[in-house]
Amino acid sequence: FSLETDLRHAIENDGLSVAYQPLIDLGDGAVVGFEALARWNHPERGPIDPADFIPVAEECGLIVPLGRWALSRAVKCLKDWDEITGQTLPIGMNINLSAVQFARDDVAQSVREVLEESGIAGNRLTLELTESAILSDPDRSARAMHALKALDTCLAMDDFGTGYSNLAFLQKLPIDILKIDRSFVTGMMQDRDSVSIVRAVLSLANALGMKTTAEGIETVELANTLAALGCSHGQGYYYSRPMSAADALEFFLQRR
Ligand code: G
Ligand code: G
Ligand code: MN
Ligand code: NA
Repeated sequence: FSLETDLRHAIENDGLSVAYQPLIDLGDGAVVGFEALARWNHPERGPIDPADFIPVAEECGLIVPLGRWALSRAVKCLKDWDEITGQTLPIGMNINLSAVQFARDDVAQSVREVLEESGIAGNRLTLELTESAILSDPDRSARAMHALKALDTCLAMDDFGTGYSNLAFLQKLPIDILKIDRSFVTGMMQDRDSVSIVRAVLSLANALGMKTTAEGIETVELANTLAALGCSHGQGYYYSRPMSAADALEFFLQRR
């Protein structure tokens, strides 16, 4: 058994799927979009955790075809939903771009191709980048981010607060959204330090004109507290776990 061999086979033979977790406007509770998350149900071993197969995919380069597959799948899903409902739905899709994908010279070109194939507008797509992906080569990252913004996509910084953010640099980059890492959100229930950190991040984002998404909201109390603190968006098991495309569309239609 080799995870790498099996993963390669899965990517080439439609063995992966995508799950969708809703993103909520904390002001009015509306569903504004979904984060697309890769899933792998191994034929013999059952479901494999992304925390196990994504790092393997990054190490052996399979993250490039995997990421491209997930991106086209997620964008195709939006297109399917528009067709099913007969309208251009007011929702977007978030997709994770790994550091390996982001470091490639053709990153903007490949996003452009997927958008063109589907006819989905760039502003319905949010690309989630990590601090480490951006900071490993700041100047190159800035160019890549501007090329992605030229496609009208939104850019989010994922897991914010867990890396080494260079605040001076943050200000210069075309980042639209800071996603506050789940560890701080979960921590708000137990310690004051986490509350202070979340307040500080919200204030920083506000000063820089960025929106904020709190990850890992598991209770109504957290949702209310974050809304009161001025966090614009939220995501977490309190709203829903990641789900199938059909369930995700149903979730959106029932809540609007
Ligand atoms: O989906 P959770 O369900 O367990 O995801 C775990 C981790 O895997 C998260 O950090 C998430 O960003 C990452 N991940 C999930 N799907 C993808 C994907 O399609 N591409 C990349 N690069 N990371 C993903
Ligand atoms: O790193 P990234 O933000 O892309 O990771 C998304 C991961 O967070 C996915 O694994 C998703 O399943 C997980 N997740 C989303 N909401 C919650 C939550 O409320 N609680 C916990 N424990 N995990 C969550
Ligand atoms: Mn993410
Ligand atoms: Na995260």
